[in-house]
Amino acid sequence: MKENPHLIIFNENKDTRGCLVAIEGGNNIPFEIARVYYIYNTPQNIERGFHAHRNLMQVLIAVNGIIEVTCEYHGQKSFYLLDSPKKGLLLSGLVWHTMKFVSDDSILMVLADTYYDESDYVRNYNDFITLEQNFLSGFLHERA
Ligand code: T46
Repeated sequence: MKENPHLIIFNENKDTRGCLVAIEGGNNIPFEIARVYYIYNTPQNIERGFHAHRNLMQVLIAVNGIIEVTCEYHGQKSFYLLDSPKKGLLLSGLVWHTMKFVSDDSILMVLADTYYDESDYVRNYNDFITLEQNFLSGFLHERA
């Protein structure tokens, strides 16, 4: 299942002791979770990513700090501000993405639907553009 990138807002259980967010695979995110990884100690304003995935589905959550994510797909760019642990960004399909760690205490937690597989990465931008063009011309061909 491919969906365009979009934010998911999680329910927050808030009381005088603080806040609790629960994430359930297949319930408030659209896949079963096979892998969790997190990125921390990234210096302020450093950008990571600069790749796309062929098939992976992921939800990105800034569990601390602020992270800006830029996505490029279908010839357009979109921009998401992850500034709350209540927000998740769903990425699926061929989306070139970069993550900028706005504060150096930012922690990015990522939930993914498969184990790590380097062959799923498209790390060369020109390869990404070629794959996108192939996808779009196949799509237009099917509709003709
Ligand atoms: C993504 C964005 C949001 C592993 O060994 N196992 C893993 O599960 C992952 C995710 C990475 N690695 C290794 C591969 C590299 O040698 O960790 C090293 C750093 O990975 P990378 O340079 O791809 O990190 P980012 O921050 O550019 O990208 C990461 C994820 O790799 C990627 O899937 O979508 O976060």
